[in-house]
Amino acid sequence: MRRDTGQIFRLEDYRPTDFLIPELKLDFVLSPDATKVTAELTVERREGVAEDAPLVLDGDELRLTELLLDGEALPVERYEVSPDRLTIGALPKNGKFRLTIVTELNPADNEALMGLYRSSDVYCTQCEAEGFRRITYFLDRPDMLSVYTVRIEAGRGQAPILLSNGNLVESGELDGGRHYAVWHDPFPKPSYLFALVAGDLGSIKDGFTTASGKKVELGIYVEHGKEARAAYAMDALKRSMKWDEEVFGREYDLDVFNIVAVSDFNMGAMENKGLNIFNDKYVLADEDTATDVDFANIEAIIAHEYFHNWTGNRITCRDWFQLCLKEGLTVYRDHEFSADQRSRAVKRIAEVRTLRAQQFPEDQGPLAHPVRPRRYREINNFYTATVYEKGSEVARMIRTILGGELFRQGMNLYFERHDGEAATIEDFLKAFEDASGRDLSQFALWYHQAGTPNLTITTSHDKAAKEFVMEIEQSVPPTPSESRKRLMHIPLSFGLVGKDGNDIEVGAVDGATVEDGVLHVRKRKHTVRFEGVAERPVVSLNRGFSAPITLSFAQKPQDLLFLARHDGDLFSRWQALNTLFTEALIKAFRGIRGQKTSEFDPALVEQAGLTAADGELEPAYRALALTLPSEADIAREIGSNIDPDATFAAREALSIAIGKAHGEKFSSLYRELDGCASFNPDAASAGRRALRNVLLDYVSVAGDDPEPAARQFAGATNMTDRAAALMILAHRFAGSTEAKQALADFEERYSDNPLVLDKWFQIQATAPGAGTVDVVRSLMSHKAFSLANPNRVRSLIGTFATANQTGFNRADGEGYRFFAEIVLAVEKRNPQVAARLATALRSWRSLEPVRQAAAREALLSIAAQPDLSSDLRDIVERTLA
Ligand code: B3K
Ligand code: ZN
Repeated sequence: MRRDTGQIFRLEDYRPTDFLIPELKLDFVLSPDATKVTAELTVERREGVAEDAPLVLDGDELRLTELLLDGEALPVERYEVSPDRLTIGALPKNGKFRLTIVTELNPADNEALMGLYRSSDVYCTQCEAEGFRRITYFLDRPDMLSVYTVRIEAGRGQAPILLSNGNLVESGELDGGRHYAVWHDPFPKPSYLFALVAGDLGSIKDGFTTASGKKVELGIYVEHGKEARAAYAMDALKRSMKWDEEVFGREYDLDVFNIVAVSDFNMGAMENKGLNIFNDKYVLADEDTATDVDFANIEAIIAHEYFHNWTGNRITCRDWFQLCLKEGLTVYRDHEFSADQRSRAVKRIAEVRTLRAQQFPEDQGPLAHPVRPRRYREINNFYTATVYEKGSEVARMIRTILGGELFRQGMNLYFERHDGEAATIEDFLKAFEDASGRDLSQFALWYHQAGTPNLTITTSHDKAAKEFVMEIEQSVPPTPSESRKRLMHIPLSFGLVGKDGNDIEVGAVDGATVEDGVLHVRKRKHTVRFEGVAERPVVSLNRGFSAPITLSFAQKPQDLLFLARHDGDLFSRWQALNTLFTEALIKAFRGIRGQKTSEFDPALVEQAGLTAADGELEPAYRALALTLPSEADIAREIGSNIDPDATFAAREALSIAIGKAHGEKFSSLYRELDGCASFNPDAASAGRRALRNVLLDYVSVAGDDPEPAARQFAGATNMTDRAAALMILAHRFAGSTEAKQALADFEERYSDNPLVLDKWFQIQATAPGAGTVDVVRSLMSHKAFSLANPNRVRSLIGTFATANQTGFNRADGEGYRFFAEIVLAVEKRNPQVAARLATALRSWRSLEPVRQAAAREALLSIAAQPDLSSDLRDIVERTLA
């Protein structure tokens, strides 16, 4: 475990290395507990660097067994070595030499899952961000680009499959049942993109011919017996390859593209050049074991990792501060891909919900940081919603500001200029400035400044003068270590909707630049006058969520209702109804805290019924519209002094009101949507299932009857319907015979499939109420559970802490105490997973005082431990600061 040293890394300290390593040859002789790694580095001193400059290589828990310079063993007085550093002085005068480094690794013992490790008897690697230094001593930083040749040797019986980056150039048999393979990757790459996989795996193979006629062999490797479940991932891969050619003009460049699914993985997947390694959760799917959400995630993540081949691999990051250069941009690309493959409006709503649920609390809490941070203590803690999701929104805003044509030209220029380089955000923005002739200097603040900007809006209409006036005021809230903020350039898409529901053509506009329906807010205050507006329009703001901001706009409920029915922008139509729900829930929350019963505006309840039955809208869209804001959404809008029992009660009350008002209508709609004989994972079929399952929830709550869900559970022919019914039974009818029966059936049916049992853990961990902490504790002794497997930990412990507001935030603090104990137990094996878990406590200051004190105690109990990892100490100390 890498212990915390307190060292802080700063963007302004960046300087290029003294040495280059243009070539690297790696030789692995694999064995579970004693793998020998021979690294041969071709080193060149950079021009202008002093002759006596030493070469300082990074390591992490390494054991050096041999060191040679130009083939000669180096005497011990010529170098200094420790597990985390190798320093060599007195180097050849001409500055060119060959260094041979031999290290010995114990992959079977590596539970941090960084570097070379074993997952179900398969050797695999994870090197991003700093895992390569756990394999050999190296200049382990993203601006160090080398051409890799990798030889892998292993027993054929244990590891018939030997894979690395690039193209296979040689393979053969050796004595004693051993064999080897040599892989060569002609594209210079940073060490974080190195990968190796060796083991006994099954596979499916396919092919793709690129636009310029290059034939690429595609392979997906999975555990034996699971091959059929990789078919959807393969289909998604081929669609991604085609889409990137069509939309971004990007072709694949090697002869092979391989994907390997492993069951122990710290995150979703990894874009290693030509050899993507995936968490098996994001590869394996069929109708019996995966939900529609799983299918959509697989499609998106396969695409994301594939798209990294250009945005991340061909053009990589100069340093880790530039992480959003590859991640934000690649998320934007995968969002666009999914929007094109599925429904754009539905996709956009889902993206915004994720952004608000994950990035807004980060931006508004103690862990806030800019999309491009300026300092870090542990880089693994910066793979955040801000870098990824807000980073994607920033790329999207560039497109909104420039328009599709200039955006594409800017991207092309970026690819042309920086192919083969390690680039920066400045390089990226410059490509768009040069392609468009626009000045993006104010816009660049989106990368540099943390915090969610807010726009306060007031409007007035002067009938006689036919003038509509919008007053806009921007503010950016202070965030940790950034109290003063500069004014941002916010592209605000809008429409003025007339009585007939159509947008009004506006005449002259004064007070801000308006282009193609986008108002450019750049100053603190704008008074925007629209001329020629005869009737008072209803204004629809931030259409399509053109900017990741909050709005303070006291829009009349009847105007919101009007937009919920008529807004031509489907995102904003959803938003209007969602805003009405949120406002109603906040009112109910305050009522509950004041001991009042909740009453809801009948017009709002009626609108829920109208939306449900609106045949003009896709089922998937209706499902999203009918999904009430989550308890966390309500809490975020309220902001402080949160009592999670009251947010839960408010949401329940509105659910019951809507369910009871539309019981029969929803039941018959539910029945009408039934009847898809054969399973199809496509967006339209998934949408029907989504709507059906939202309706089933309303029907169940309204009738206070487990029977409809129990019937669906028993008759389900796919995982989406089965899991949805199980969730209703376990959450709404906990302890009932039906719920117990369904949980037992599910457990038995999937007893040999840990990935599916994750859903079973998750459903139980999210059951509302004070008793769940005990259930979670006892599920930790289930035979399928393991603290060593990140998927298990995230399903049971992670979802309990992030998605169970009442259970986790139990008033007596037991949820937090239990959680702190488990975080520390996980940390012993896997600091990265523990640190990620611990972020669940980031919003502790918004709780009511009693819970706040209990959450703080739990955080302090973690911070009090001696010898914490840098990962966990960084998160806990920033959260408490
Ligand atoms: N680049 C990886 C994430 C690596 C995380 C390291 N802590 C997957 C991705 O974003 O595509
Ligand atoms: Zn990525």
